[in-house]
Amino acid sequence: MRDTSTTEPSAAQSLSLNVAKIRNDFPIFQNLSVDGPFTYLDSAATSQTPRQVVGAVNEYYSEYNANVHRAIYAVGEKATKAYESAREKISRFIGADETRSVVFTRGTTEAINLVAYAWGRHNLKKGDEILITEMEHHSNLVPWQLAARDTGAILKIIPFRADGTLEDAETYFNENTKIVSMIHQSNVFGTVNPVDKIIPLAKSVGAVTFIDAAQSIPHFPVDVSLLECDFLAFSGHKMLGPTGVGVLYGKPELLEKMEPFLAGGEMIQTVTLEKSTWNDVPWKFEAGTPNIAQAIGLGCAIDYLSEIGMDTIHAHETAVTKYALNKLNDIEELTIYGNPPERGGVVTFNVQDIHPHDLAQLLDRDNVAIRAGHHCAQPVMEKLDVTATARASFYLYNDLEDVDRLVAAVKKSMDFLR
Ligand code: C6P
Repeated sequence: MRDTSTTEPSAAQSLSLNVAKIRNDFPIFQNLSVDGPFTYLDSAATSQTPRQVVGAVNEYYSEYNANVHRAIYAVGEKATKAYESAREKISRFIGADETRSVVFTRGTTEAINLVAYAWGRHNLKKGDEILITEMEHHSNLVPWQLAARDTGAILKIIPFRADGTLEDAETYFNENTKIVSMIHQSNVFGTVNPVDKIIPLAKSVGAVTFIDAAQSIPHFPVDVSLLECDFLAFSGHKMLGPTGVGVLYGKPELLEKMEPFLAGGEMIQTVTLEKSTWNDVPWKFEAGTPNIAQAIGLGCAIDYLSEIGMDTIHAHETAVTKYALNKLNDIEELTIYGNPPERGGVVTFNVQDIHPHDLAQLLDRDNVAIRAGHHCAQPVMEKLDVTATARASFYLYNDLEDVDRLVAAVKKSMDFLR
């Protein structure tokens, strides 16, 4: 599975972003360490946070901290306005036709569970088929395993090939397929899956479509109106926003028909001791006090990303990733997993005879942060016949020097352990 197809970009000038300027916006990169610059290569797990987002969260807590949709006083109204304005920004960012399509959740995981319960438990029955892929994150596998167990539906899997691309999806659809829920960009291989081809296949058999966009929305333009997906989910903390906030996009007509997921304050219209009626969407799915500061912070992160431009960010990451693949491929004892033609800034690898956890710990001594483990994708590890891998992932604040530091630290670790 060694990748040999990449070509080396000429040099740093091939990068479309001014990384030094961008890094100035990130307080974490200003904390100078005796071990040299902080080489953060784990943005697929969680991205770093620019001071603008920290400032927006801080401003909410310092200047207008109040609950939303309840208060009849100035700061409460300001909080409600800021929270709902974040929803509007998100709606525009993903190309949604209507703002009410945007439901705030705690993250991608909660968004998928919401649909697996509120749609899945009421629409699936024995013999129906739920279609996912073999490269799903556990968040888009386990909720559907539970939905299948509870309803008698069958979980069907589109396998992936050795290069990290999906096998031809066409043969997996039939009249029993009721939902296809799939990862847009793999958090292991970086593969960008052809959701634009798969969604029409699903529609041709009347199946509902769900896109796990946790690894795609932060890195390139995604437009739900062009894709015509029914549901889509992503997390704020992977796109420069705070932790604890994410989004479920849903077509309003589907959200309206769905039963609530969590029940309590704000998601109701009327309540008697005997029964209740529900609020309009999206609030029907936002029970209790929401993650107000986090939602406002996510709105600010979207402003930041939009100002730079998602196409520019994507071009930058593509150049950094090509450079990284080239450099890592030069190391004889290193295996890169997958070689998808359409990919994002995620490179997964192992070094012969070195456990990825040991490698990650040694890299940390050189201030290089990568992820090591199963990446919440144990079935992927099983198919690759490994228990764990190392993974480097890139974002707008990474440059070619980060890659050079990664490669130098890997080589140093190899020397140290041999
Ligand atoms: N992947 C990674 O290091 P949450 O935790 O809900 O914000 O996101 C879950 C999730 C869902 N789908 C995909 C494709 C993901 O990559 C993730 C999170 C992180 O790969 C943490 S395990």
